[in-house]
Amino acid sequence: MAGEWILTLTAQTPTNIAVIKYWGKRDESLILPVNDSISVTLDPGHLCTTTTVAVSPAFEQDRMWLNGKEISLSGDRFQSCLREIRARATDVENKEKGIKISKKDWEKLHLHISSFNNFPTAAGLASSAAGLACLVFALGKLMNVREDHSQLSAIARQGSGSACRSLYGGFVKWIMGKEENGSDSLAVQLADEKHWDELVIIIAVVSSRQKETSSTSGMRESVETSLLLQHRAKEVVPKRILKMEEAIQNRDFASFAALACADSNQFHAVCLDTSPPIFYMNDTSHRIINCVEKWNRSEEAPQVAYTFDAGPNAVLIARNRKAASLLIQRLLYYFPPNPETDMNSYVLGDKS
Ligand code: 2P0
Repeated sequence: MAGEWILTLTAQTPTNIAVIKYWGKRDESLILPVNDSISVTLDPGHLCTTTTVAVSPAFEQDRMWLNGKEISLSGDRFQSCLREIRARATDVENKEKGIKISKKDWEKLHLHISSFNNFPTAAGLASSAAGLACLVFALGKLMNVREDHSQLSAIARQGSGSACRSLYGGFVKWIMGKEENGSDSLAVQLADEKHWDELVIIIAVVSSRQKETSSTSGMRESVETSLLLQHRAKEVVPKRILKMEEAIQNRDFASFAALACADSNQFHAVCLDTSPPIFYMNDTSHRIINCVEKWNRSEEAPQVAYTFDAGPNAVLIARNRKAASLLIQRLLYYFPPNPETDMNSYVLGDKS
């Protein structure tokens, strides 16, 4: 590995949207959840993180830039991911550049990491999910880590819980696991991206401002104070997970929509049941729910499912392209863009 050289690798990972939500940890440092969750991973290119990892003997320390700004890598979560990946590094040879890195060399070599999100960071659009999944995947490739995606997901989980689900496309389940060391808390793919490709996902950006309560501290407060969270984790989610898996396998949109909407609403009810209460949705979010509920009830079968994460933005899942185009018409009718203030017409009317 002598001489001046640099080896780089770039990866891109989309974010994922939970349709059965993760909210609450039973172990904060290992990031072990209180319930299973199910998500859908967006198509590559949409709401994604692109990460370039570089290694060179010229680098004096590990460094990272997010959207062009240097950020600290000293946090426990980054350190856990780096440590776990380094421990699994194997020999790498790049004949073109004449580079040979042995398993032992990786302990001494430093990394530079540059990551870009093509969507607002920390605005409740699961930026940490795409970011940490991409980081772990890119480092795994660079260091020739031989673990499969599920094993990598257990490493990404230690960076951010929801990140473990972005290691796969399609529909993904994060199994909460039983082991104290978290070895069985990992993601598995329920169905690949082609399984239900009529679905169209539309994200209505109500506000791109950073949220006031981070998911990490919000869920900690919910675990400490919400009785509804305990009931949800033990009694409600296990049954919903089974029903959601069945709905996905059968491409049963009516059941899928009913479960996804109910689970989003219960997650936000848990936030309200937290002391002090956490408000992630705003009036515009509530108006979107109303609009979808009324439309679904006026049709023979539901056309659109909605789900909201830790922010006011709506994730709308239309049953097919026709429903998606009608949805956009409705959104533009009820939330006309204001040309004076909305540079992007997809920002729905919230000026707070
Ligand atoms: C989810 N969310 O299942 C839920 C629904 C937000 C609402 O996972 O502390 O950023 O890093 O594990 O993964 C957001 O939580 O939190 C999240 P940490 P994370 O997608």
